[in-house]
Amino acid sequence: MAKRALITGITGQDGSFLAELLLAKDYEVHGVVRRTSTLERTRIDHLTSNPEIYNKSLFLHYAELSEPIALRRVIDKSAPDEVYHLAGQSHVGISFEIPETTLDMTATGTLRLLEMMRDYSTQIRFFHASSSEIFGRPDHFPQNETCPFKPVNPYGCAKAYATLMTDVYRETYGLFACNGILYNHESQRRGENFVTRKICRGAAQIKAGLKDYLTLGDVTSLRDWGHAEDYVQGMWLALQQDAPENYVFATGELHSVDEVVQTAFIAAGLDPKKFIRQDPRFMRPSESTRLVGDASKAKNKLGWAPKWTFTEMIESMTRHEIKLISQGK
Ligand code: G4F
Repeated sequence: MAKRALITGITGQDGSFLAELLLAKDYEVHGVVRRTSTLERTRIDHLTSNPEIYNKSLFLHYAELSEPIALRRVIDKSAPDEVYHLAGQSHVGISFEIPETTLDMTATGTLRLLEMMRDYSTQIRFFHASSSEIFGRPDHFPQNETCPFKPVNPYGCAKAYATLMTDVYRETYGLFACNGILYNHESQRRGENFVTRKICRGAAQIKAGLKDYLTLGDVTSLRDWGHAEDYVQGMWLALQQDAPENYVFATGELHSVDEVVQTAFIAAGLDPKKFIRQDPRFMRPSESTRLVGDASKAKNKLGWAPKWTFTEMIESMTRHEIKLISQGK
């Protein structure tokens, strides 16, 4: 019988790649979607518009992380073997503006799901998409699964809570619950307000004459950037093991925002020096530093390794934006 998976956040970048991966592995995939005023589900349109897939092996259910009754109903209906919990307020900068919503969705939302997992059978395997932001300003480089948590923003605090609760529920109630500690991961499906997509799109817009310059915050900021397709593979692998554990998923390489700019603008045939301006609106009140991951545990235990390089990813994202703009999108 086909395995069944339930994905919270299926309409996001990671959720859409994960849905594709699981469908290719013959899973029956159930996704939790939020009711919004727009039916903005472009990342899974190619799946929901396919009559061979939609309502045959892919099913969508309305629920909110803030609404346990509806969530329970979705779990009852979908009877999943595996739950991938990817939903939450995921923008670090915005978490300073809406800290309570961030905590409610990202921290308490995870706790609500864990409580449900506890009430259901311990056979349901649970993956929580944690974040490198739990390490904030670490003392150890690169960071692994044992590095102390030192979050420096509301988002990082919410993820730290959700990560610790996942550990507590695994250890206390014997749940098969894993944290994937995910470093930044990008793709052409990234939201436009994250820096890699913003830069690649900005370069394409300037090349097309739609924009004169691009405004950014701190371009000296460093991140460990991988490709989302590689990271969803890690999520799946984590749930296929004999025992539940936490894993860091990262490339182990640090690059600056400025390197993203250089790579994208050169790929677009532009001189970046002429087009970048700094705007304090995009500077954060507090910035995480030197978040670079050590994924040796995932490599040794799961056989996981990122396939995409930083340069390939940024160049491919830029080419994609140029193509989108040429199609008027
Ligand atoms: O692209 P970002 O907004 O990603 P950030 O804050 O690192 O968070 C992402 O990765 C985390 C780790 O996996 C996730 F947990 C989180 O959910 C999210 O996916 O910013 C990257 C860097 C930051 O240092 C930021 O200050 O880029 C800097 N930056 C400079 N100018 C900018 C901008 N970030 C944004 N979003 N917009 C700018 O104009």
